[in-house]
Amino acid sequence: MYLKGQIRQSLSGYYDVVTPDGEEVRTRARGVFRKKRQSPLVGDWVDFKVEHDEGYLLKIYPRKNQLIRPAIANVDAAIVVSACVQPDFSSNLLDRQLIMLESNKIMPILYFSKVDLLNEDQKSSMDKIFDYYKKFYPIATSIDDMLDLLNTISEKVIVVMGQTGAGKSTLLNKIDPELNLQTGEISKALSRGKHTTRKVTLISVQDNLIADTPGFSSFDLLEISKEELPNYYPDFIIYRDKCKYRGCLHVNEPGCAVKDAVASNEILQSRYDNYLQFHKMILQQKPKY
Ligand SMILES: Nc1nc2c(ncn2[C@@H]2O[C@H](COP(=O)(O)OP(=O)(O)O)[C@@H](O)[C@H]2O)c(=O)[nH]1
Ligand SMILES: [Mg+2]
Ligand SMILES: [Zn+2]
Repeated sequence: MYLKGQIRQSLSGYYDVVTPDGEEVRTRARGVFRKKRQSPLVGDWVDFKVEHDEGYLLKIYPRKNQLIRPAIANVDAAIVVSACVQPDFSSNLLDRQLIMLESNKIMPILYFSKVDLLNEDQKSSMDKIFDYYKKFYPIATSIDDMLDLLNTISEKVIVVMGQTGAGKSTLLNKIDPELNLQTGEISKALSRGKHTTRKVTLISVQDNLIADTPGFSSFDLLEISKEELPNYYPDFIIYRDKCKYRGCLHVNEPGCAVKDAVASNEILQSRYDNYLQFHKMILQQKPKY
């Protein structure tokens, strides 16, 4: 008899699959996957069978998307952790991550850490950033807000991402204290020169599944065309119907409603500057053959 389930954990060749009834079965992948060059990932929906108390994977269902670090398939949402300071907030890095997520059909959830370290001037300039992104994405500026936000989301596979020092492990520890992840300097010292392939687990948090391994995936420009790029900007999309030209890339075209919106401060200047930079990077990359 075949059963269907989702891989929730992988470690050294074993895949722990959970069925919709909540039954957990340890399975292995048979040679057929190696021949097909398919490798099961945490997050995969699979068919499996149990024979003589051993579980075997039979089939991997097509994936909606897949991340490399952490190696997870069918990711629905990502918590993008950005520090306000230490390291300084980078709108460029944030926008890159948002594009990578948008292009993979992953819902971004923004979490800003270290608001507590801001002086008043810094706080008021970050508030402008928060207010802008809030119009397009769910955001939290404290761990409590983040936990409330997670309460409003259900049945999603969620990953946590952001640069080193952003506060990913600190956030995950608050979400699930049992994780007990190393944070700060200690984690830096431990990870130096170490390339262990750690197990990846999806942990149940309220009604969602969160990857216990934070990641950082910078966006791969090779995957995105200059025509697609503006589609990943929800703040540009609301103006594009008013651009003079259909398919306007909002760069040099006359009568561009996006550029008008930048000029009138309706679109954040940094969003547009970063967009132009990404657009140029795409133009400069070597053609694919
Ligand atoms: N003051 C303050 N420190 C934080 C906050 N979030 C994280 N940190 C500190 O920032 C450092 C890096 O955090 P960590 O969670 O290890 O970052 P990771 O590299 O993204 O996993 C640690 O020393 C944390 O204690 C925060 O909201 N406020
Ligand atoms: Mg960490
Ligand atoms: Zn335009």
